[in-house]
Amino acid sequence: MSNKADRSILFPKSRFAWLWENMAGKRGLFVAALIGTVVYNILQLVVPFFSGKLVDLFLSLNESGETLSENAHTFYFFIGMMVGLTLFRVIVVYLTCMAFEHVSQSALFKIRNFLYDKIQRQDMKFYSTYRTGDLMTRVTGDLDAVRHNIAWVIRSIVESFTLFGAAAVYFLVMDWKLALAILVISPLIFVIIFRFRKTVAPKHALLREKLAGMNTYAQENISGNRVVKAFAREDYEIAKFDGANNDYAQTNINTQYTWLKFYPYVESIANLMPIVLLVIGGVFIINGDLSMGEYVSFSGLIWAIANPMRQMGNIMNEFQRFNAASAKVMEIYYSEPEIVDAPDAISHPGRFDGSIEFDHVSFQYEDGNLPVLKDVSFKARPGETIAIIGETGCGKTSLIQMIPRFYEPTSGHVLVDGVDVSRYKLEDLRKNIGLATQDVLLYSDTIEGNIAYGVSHLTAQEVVKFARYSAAEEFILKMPEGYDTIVGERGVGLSGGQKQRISLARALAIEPSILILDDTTSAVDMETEKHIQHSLRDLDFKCTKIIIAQRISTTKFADKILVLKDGRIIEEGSHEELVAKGGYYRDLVELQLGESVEALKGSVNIAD
Ligand code: DGT
Ligand code: MG
Repeated sequence: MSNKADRSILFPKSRFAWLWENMAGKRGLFVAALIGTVVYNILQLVVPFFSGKLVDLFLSLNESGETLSENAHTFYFFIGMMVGLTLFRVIVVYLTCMAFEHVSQSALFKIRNFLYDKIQRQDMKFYSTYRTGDLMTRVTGDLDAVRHNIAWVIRSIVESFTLFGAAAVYFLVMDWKLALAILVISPLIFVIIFRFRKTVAPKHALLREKLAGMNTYAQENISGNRVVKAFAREDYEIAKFDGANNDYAQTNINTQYTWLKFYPYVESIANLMPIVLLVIGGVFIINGDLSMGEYVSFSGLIWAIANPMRQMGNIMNEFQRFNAASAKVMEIYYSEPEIVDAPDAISHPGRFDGSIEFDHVSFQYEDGNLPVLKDVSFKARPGETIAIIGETGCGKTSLIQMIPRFYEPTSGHVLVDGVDVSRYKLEDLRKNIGLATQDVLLYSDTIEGNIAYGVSHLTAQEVVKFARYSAAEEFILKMPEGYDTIVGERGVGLSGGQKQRISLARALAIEPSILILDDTTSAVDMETEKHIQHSLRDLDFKCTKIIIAQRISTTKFADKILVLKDGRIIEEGSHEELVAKGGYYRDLVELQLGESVEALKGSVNIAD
């Protein structure tokens, strides 16, 4: 996949084609709304048109000596047309506004659902690339700018052009010389607007980044507030947020002020028009080239030329906001995870036997500069327990992430049941793997709901069974509402060890063929851990276990222990073999148990 910077320019569709695609089902309504906009703007010219006619009527009466009552029918006709068409126009305006709102909300709904789906299905790399606050900005603020574009910007563009165009045509038909004298000024506005666009576009892009930055900042601080409190850094964080907020506000003001720099020119040109009309129109009337009624019509309609020009700045401003925001939304919309089912992926709906093989696996994170795993090879037979031990940062978590194919080896192969994991359908593979991750995340749900997360049809008895396996039952029953206790975001209200046990129960509940525990018992006491070790040995389903641990008490019962150092397996064998061998593992045993190897041999036997 291309990197993040490339992605934004590789959209397969233009912005408007993309919007059109997402208006599916509402396109007819959208087109009707556009036509409605054209219609009601042309109708705006009706009142001035009939006022002009009325003035001409009065003046002609004066000259001919007729009375108004003799021409009552013409008078009532004009008035009737003015009132009737105005009412009609109001109805059309109302309906088009409703239609634009409806279409824009429907597109918003559609895109938001699509984005959420996209985000859910992304791979690990995506999540390490994008920050949560930034993603949140995309599905909220940015998406609203997209909606606003449909509901307001596009409508305003059509409105301005229709009004301007209709008035221009009307003027030209009435008196082309006077019309040209007025219209000749208008191209100047476009020059100004074009220059404005160039100045303001990068400002909107910057503004959008600042907003995302501020949101990320707020999100990280709110979810990480425990750390803030622990270090009594509230004032510091508040000041920092104030800084970000202030920076955003300043950028916002600066962006909005940009228009103010151009505004005087646009306004002067717009205001020049009535003056031109007054001067040239006056001369025309004096010379008898223009009727008073025509002058009234011109003067009553001059706003229809000037206002669209004034509006251009606003429209361009909002359009640039849409440009910046839509680029962000489309980046996610069109992003594809790299790790997907192969076109000819093998379907394996049932259980796996659970054999695992790493065949000369090397791995490096794309954004990292050093290999994390180097030529790792080992095998686990179905039902075996493999323990992985090694100092922090040596690559344990990276290694196990290759099994559910969260990441793919840079070279070498990971095989499950003798087949490269990349050949399986992802869903089939992952459904067979129970994973308790290193940092536990529980959902805002009941404890029961959290345990049953992977299997929606789990019965209450089964939930209890898995809670017992993971030594969680005792503390769960002590909670105010037992299994129905709601645990908050990130398992607030539970201790680290309690969370780990629920996460273990959750991984066991899917009765996986492969169970991966990443430091899952690091926060539980020795006694509880022993209980867990026992239950793991006596599970009522067959399952291969990969257990990452720091404690010898966890590793010593494994069929095989892998000692990892700097991404390489440096020792491999059973507890006894490795102790006998004398090396890193034995040093670790002595360090942890604080005993000589001789005494230790005894303790192993006792423990067994
Ligand atoms: P632990 O959990 O502290 O005992 O450490 P391990 O053994 O689980 O280490 P691991 O696999 O998380 O990290 C191995 C190395 O890879 C370490 O230098 C940090 C680096 N690393 C981990 N995750 C990422 C990642 O998402 N991107 C990059 N670029 N590097 C990562
Ligand atoms: Mg780790």
